[in-house]
Amino acid sequence: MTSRVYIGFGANLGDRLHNIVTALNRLKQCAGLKLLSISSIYETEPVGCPNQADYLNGAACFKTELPSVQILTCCQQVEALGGRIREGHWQARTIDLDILIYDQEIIRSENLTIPHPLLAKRRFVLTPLAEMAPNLMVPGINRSIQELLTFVQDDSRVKLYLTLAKLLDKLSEV
Ligand code: A4P
Ligand code: MG
Repeated sequence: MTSRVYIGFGANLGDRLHNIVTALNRLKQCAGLKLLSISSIYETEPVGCPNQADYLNGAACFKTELPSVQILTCCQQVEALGGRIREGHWQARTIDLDILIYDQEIIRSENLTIPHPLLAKRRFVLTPLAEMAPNLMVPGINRSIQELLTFVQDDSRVKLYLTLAKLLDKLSEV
């Protein structure tokens, strides 16, 4: 069965844009993941970790036949190749890849929670998702991405950093 998975990405260490472009190119090369769409890149204020540098955030949608655990493995391999060091929860990072939504599935296992548990509370996640799929319903919450963004209480700064057209140019450069 073919599924659609939305993966959120973030970086706030090193050359943030380079880290993201490299990670997206690596995800594109993962067997079983086909890139369908992508958001612009946003510069965002750190949420929950005030003394860190600003993040770059965005999201991408892939067509896949892989189960969610295998997608998590792909994401973790790409994070490791991108120099991600796990020093602790919510530490600054070269690249973070989170599975946001996988079809209309609700998964709660030890290693995986889908939809991502904080998705509905984070402007830096909802903004790029709304650019790609405003009408997508979030399973378990039964609200669309656009509705969640309209009513989200998080008022942290989220500012366009790189347009989709410029990001696509950078992706095809490699
Ligand atoms: N895990 C469970 N569910 C998932 C999922 N849906 N996708 C598990 C990916 N991983 C999932 O993740 C810890 C464990 O979560 C993994 O081993 C996996 O089995 P991690 O990436 O090592 O740790 P983390 O990223 O520090 O924790 P977490 O909970 O993913 O934090 P978040 O949600 O990534 O938040 N502010 C701004 N502006 N932008 C940001 O990107 N990010 C964070 C970190 C805080 N503030 C931010 C941002
Ligand atoms: Mg993470």
